[in-house]
Amino acid sequence: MRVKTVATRRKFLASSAASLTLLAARPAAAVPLAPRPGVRGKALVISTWNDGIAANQAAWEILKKGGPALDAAEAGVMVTEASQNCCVGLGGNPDRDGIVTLDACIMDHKFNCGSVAALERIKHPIQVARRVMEKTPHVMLVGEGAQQFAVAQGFPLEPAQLSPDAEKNYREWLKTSQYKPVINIENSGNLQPGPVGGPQNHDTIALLALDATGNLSGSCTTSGMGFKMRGRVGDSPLIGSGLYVDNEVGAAAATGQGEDVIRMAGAHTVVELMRQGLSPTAACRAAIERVARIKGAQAKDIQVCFIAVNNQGITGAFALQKGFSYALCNAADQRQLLKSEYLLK
Ligand code: SD4
Repeated sequence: MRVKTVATRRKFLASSAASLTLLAARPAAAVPLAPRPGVRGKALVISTWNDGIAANQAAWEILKKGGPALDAAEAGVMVTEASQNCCVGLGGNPDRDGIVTLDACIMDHKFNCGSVAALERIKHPIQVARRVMEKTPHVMLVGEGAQQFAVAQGFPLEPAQLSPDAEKNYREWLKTSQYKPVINIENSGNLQPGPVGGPQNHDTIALLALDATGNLSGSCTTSGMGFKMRGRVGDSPLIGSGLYVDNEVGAAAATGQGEDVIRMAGAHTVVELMRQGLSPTAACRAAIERVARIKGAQAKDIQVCFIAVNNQGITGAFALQKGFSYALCNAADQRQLLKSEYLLK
């Protein structure tokens, strides 16, 4: 009897492994894509905060040659991940135990998506997120499992050490050990984008790309809120919260206090509002008004910001508080840094 059970179980495992392989090899969804001749040739990139300018440049290098939005979304945010930054990549601020943990996700025009959370010692979490999307039957891997997958995919394990900036910030934070996120910390120090690798680069980045064929993709990557609890995951790696792409409608992404983006499924909400006919800016505004309604009197203590682009190539943004900047890049001008409108005056 027992022998039979083990044999049956083996058979089940073998067949489920086979079906996993099958699943992994199959595209996520066969979605009919509406042809949109109106946006053909209108490639653009929109991304969060001041460092979006440098990220957009890398994305534009791909888009201007007619390359795919997905490649642009990945390459753009890799610039930010490689820079010295409070809020993105291994140079970012650690959690309250002094460990840097990274969150990232990526999504293409066919509802394919991949994500990693609480990933340690890997320089480019966005690349790992893309591998999750392309090489596994899953959408999201976290913690040790995500790291194990990354190493198996050939990503080097970086040293477990803080950048000099993060080390300094952490020592300072340990004096009080109080979790009090600073609104718009991404802007601290310098309103101009610094050189890649320079000490003034501050940005948590979400990026949306529209390619010359009219397809949309997006990416989002962060070290999360500095001095967070160990194991805390924010909105950035969550498809539907930090990022959402529906090629038939548009794409949206979020930055700011992740918990308050998650509780109203931020990026997905913005996309659904665009589906109902709102412009990208109006959709971002309506989503921010929802955050404000949910938070009530506490809304003044947090920052939440959205960027969006619709399937006609119209872009928009809106924030809860003053101080949110976003970068826009298109054929006419590749270095636009815009100040977002905001709700709480
Ligand atoms: C988080 N949304 O982990 C991120 C933080 C962020 O700009 O966007 N900072 O909650």
